[in-house]
Amino acid sequence: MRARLALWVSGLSYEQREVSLKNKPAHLLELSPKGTVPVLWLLEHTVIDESLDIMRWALGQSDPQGWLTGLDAKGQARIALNDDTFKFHLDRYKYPVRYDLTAELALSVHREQGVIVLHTLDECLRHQPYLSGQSWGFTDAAIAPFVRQFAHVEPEWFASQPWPKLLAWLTMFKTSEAFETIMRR
Ligand SMILES: N[C@@H](CCC(=O)N[C@@H](CS)C(=O)NCC(=O)O)C(=O)O
Repeated sequence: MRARLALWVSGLSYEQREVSLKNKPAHLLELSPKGTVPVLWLLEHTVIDESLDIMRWALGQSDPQGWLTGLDAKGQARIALNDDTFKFHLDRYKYPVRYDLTAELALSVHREQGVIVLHTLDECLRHQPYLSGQSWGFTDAAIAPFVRQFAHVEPEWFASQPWPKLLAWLTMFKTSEAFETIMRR
């Protein structure tokens, strides 16, 4: 989702191919044997198979809203915390069975650890309108899809938590033109 957001905002022209992760196409595995998505295949036979690298590449080509130029060390640290810590707990909170966890552990450990990170985001949003600063940018786009996933595990519980800025920021993302466009199949 974040790769699509960056490709969308860059305005570059590209073809999007949906793949089934349960039945990965041979060509996908040929391009990127690790078998994860997204994979960006460039005409000159270059392959970029990490979403953040796709974002950086797309915005390096064209960055009309200054997403990449506005990415600072704080933003990079937030993204690292998201990718290293938050995603780990999100996966276990969302799919306890896949990780051989009881539902209780998923909540008491993994939801709780995710909550700690989410409060740091809410705190940031109390001081500035976006994680990237005064306008939506790279850090917001890199993190919002994961917060959305977390919110969808128990929507009522999520909406009742004391993180008003985070809730407003997430609603803004989900009602944005960018989100609406990239979700269209
Ligand atoms: N670090 C990678 C992670 C990508 C990733 O885990 N993608 C998931 C889908 S969102 C995937 O392809 N999983 C492979 C599978 O389920 O077999 C990135 O951000 O590009």
